Amino acid sequence: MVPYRHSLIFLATLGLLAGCDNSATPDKQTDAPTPTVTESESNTRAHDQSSAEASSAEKESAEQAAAGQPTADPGTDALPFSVSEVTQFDSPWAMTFLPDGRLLVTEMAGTLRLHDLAGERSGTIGGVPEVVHAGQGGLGDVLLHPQFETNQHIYLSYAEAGDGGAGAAVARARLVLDDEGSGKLEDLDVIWRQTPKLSGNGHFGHRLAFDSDGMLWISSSERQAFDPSQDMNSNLGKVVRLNDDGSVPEDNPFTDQGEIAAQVWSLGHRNILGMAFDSSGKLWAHEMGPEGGDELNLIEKGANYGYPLVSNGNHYDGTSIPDHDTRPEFKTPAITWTPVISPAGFIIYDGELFADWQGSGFIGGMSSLSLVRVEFDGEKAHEAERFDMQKRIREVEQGPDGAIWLLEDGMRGGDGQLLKLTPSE
Ligand SMILES: [Ca+2]
Ligand SMILES: [Ca+2]
Repeated sequence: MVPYRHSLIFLATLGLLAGCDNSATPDKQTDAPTPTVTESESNTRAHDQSSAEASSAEKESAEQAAAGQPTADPGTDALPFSVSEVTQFDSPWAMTFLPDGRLLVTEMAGTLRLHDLAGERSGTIGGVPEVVHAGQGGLGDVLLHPQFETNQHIYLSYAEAGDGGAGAAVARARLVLDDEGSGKLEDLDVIWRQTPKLSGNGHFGHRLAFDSDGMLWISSSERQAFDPSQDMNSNLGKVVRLNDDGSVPEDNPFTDQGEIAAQVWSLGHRNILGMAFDSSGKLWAHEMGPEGGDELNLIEKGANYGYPLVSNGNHYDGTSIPDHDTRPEFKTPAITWTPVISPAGFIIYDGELFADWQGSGFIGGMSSLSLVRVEFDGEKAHEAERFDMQKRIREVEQGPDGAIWLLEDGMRGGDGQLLKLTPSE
């Protein structure tokens, strides 16, 4: 394994690419009243500010990277795995493998692609709901039902328009494939919605996961509105747990507090773009902090993770948020990152190909242009290694043969590449 690649030079240079998420246009939903970004602080400052707010230095740096200019610490020759650039998508957001080895990939503008890795060709899946493609919004996650081979059910998350603005929605549909490498969605039902819908186009979250009991988990981020994370009349800023048809399980922790609260498993979250279960069934979720304070959390029933009352980061306008250790009643993160990594995508690896990494978490880093390996020890976790990928990593997936697959975020000068990681010879 390579040493921890996290030099100051690397951060100072590549951090300027910054911006973990191409956030909403500046309005009351954004995190800050349009801060003045200086070069020295821009690596964290632009964590999830809009590209319109990015400094000219950032844009220049991003353009240079996009043009293949050399950077201060290329690093890729020291990676302990081979990286194949397989193909490219248009602003891809998520992927999942079908049992036949083909890959479903969401593109933010609203296209669901079916990619045949063997035949090196992509088809499309028709019948995807209309999405709001703006800021961080668009077509989001894609996930198979645990019994997909018998019921062909797939789940999609996306931003939709409605009264009050936009909000995430989750739909279940039957995937019907044809013989030409394409297909369509049938019997589509919208089984869950964020409430309320709000203006702006940031912090939808809408990552999806199934657990081994067949429960559907949804990360519902706080739409850059802060307070909903603590409001049990809203499902924003929460981790949501549902039956596979969208109904509420009777053993959720807040079923006595009304219809919306009944969906909630945990609260006090900010922007969760990755959730994964470990081999013992524990749910881990990372979330983007504000300026500083990205987190990895062990998600527990009924727990409050404290946002926006506590965070190891602070607001973008410079307003301090008390750190976690000031309010022990809120659940403490297992890991916090300052400077931020801008986490997106998350697997806990259980394959054979990288046998030494069984049980490790792999988290994509957007502003950090990295893949972060995390080791767990019961309820604790720590960053074990950081791989310099030179790309904003949006999504991580484990392939059927144990290879690790990454999607490059297509925004801010990224090319939207699909990368396959296999052990070095
Ligand atoms: Ca995935
Ligand atoms: Ca703080």
